[in-house]
Amino acid sequence: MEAPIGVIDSGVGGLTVVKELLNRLPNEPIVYIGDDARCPYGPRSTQEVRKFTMEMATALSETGIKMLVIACNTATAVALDEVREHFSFPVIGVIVPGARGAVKASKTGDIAVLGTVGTIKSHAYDDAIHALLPSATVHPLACPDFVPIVESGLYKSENASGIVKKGLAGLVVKDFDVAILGCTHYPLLQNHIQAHLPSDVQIISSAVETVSDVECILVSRNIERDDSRRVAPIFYTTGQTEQFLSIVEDWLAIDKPDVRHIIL
Ligand code: I24
Ligand code: DGL
Repeated sequence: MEAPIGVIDSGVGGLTVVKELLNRLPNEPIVYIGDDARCPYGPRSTQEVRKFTMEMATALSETGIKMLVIACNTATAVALDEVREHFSFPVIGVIVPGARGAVKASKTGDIAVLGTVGTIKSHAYDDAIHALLPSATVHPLACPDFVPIVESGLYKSENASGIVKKGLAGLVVKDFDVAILGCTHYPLLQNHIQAHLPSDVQIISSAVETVSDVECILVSRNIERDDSRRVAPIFYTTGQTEQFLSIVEDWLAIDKPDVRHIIL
């Protein structure tokens, strides 16, 4: 099938999911919307995040997509059900895949979840984990300082290590063997996060797990693209195209990416 996979996010963070998609499903066309003008979603109300997410899904449905990935954890947590009800194409989020990856990896059933305030407040990860493993113990932790460390570019510096350590302090006495990176930006902090958790804790990235679910849907519905000539992804942003373009170039190593402005 020639129609693209739609991917939506509050900004550029969902590019962590796009990177995995391009690696694992290189023949698939992708159309992305990042709502940079209204990013971050993490501190926003449920109603606002639902409205913004529906606007992005509607815009992509009008361009014609074969399935939709809500790459943003905060948007998945509060808007997945509503988006699913409105559209006939398959819609997946990042939370159930992340929860499944964690449940598979955990030996003890004690699982830590790191995310934005919105994601943690929603209890969406707790619910998804308990649906798969009712005996699980979930240790949720909102890390409101982590997105700003990445977006300021500070994530590569030594300062980031101290902020991450402080952010994770709420978990020190907890016993868990798996930690979920329940936010698009946290894979960029993975080394810092690993360094401040006990060394036997396994880290699961929801972005990585989600691509397995995308593949399952494409195969089971027989809607894969069966042409090996690559098609360049299209990126829409509600914000400035220049900065978005340079992040796409840097993160995805795409030369002269197709980045366009969109008004929702
Ligand atoms: N990373 C993210 N968001 C940013 C950023 C960043 N600026 C530098 N880096 N800014 O998210 C958000 C503000 N908008 C304004 C309008 O244009 C787009 C950005 C994480 C992205 C994860 C893929 C650091 C940085 C970078 C390149 C690649 C990765 C990265 F400059 F984290
Ligand atoms: N994309 C968001 C998430 O995964 C992080 C950035 C934001 O708060 O909008 O939760």
